[in-house]
Amino acid sequence: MKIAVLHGPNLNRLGKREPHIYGTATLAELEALIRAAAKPLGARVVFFQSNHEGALIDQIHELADAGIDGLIVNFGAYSHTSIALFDALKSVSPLPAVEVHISDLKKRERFRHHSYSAAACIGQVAGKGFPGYVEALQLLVKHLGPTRRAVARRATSPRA
Ligand code: CA2
Repeated sequence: MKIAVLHGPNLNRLGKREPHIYGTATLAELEALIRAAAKPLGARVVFFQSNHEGALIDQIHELADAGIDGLIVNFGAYSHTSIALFDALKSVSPLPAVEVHISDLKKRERFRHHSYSAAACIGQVAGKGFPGYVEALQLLVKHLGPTRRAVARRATSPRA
């Protein structure tokens, strides 16, 4: 099972500013945590970060065409503005995505309360810090389990 984690704008700055909101760990440390959590779940993870909306969209298309099994996305501020990223997730449906936000959006500025991209995801985890990514991974693996077993059964069963 191969899962991609997409990081949106400014997440490459994690650990450098605003530690009271995002903590003190870096993006590399976050990725190490996710990779370690993925192993016992039988998942392999790949990572992509961009500060550009179009690059994130291109990456979603490329990953889907390459046969990725699921996505974990934190589109950062684009979550609150980008119908194009919502459309990108819809354009690769039924590829499942789980949205993560490190901070608790509901406790922050009003403009962060709504996420366009969350509406194209099977779930959202927000306000749990870095462990939220591990929760998202577990959610995705649980979702993919029965789906993938059903696909495997269809592939091996004789045609009617
Ligand atoms: O809580 C989250 O994960 C966010 O997606 C983070 C975004 C923010 O725009 C969203 O509303 C919520 C910001 C990305 C990180 O920005 C940094 C700012 C300063 C220092 C380090 C990272």
